[in-house]
Amino acid sequence: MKLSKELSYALRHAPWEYELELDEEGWVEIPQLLVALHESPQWKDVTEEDLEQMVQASEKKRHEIHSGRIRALYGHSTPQKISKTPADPPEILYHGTPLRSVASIMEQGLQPRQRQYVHLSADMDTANQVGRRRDDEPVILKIIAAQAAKDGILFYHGNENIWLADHIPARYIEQR
Ligand code: HQG
Repeated sequence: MKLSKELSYALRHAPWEYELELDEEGWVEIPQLLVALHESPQWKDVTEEDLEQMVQASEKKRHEIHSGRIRALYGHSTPQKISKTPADPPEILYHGTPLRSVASIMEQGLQPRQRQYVHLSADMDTANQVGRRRDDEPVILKIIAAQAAKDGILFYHGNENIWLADHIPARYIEQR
């Protein structure tokens, strides 16, 4: 497994398997994470510098390191919802999804499903990449984000390309 994948598993989905507890904003102390990683032969020599380098070098900004702590920026599925600070979204956001999901989305809106938040993309290219995880020709839905925010829907910043929301009602979703 790649280090980034192992970290995402630990920091998004199953911190308890590493004897870790995420704080309200999803942070864990790096020394504690290293203790857990060192138990596995594959990661027995991993250092804080390795983590820093991995986070910096990653094309997708999934993790963040600050003051000796590390967290995942999005994607969480842990039972306790990670608290995010609401932020003003751009006018339009995008969501890439398989064609088979579109009818249900246009009826129920976008739901977080297994994760804590709905994941939206800042640009069509990112949305396309997200959608392609599930379908070779994903549908790119357009989210009228600024209007939704005006109407009281909360948006949160994930990273440069990814925005989060609790739920996006269908009236703010357009099929291009
Ligand atoms: C769909 C990866 C039917 C939704 C990616 C999606 C992203 C509905 C799936 C990040 C629905 C959930 C998140 C409804 C939502 N009816 N289907 N009402 N509402 N869905 O994986 O956005 O590489 O939890 O369209 O790149 O695909 O791991 O969300 O297809 O950034 O860093 O339910 O995960 O990042 O799937 O992907 P997911 P997502 P990493």
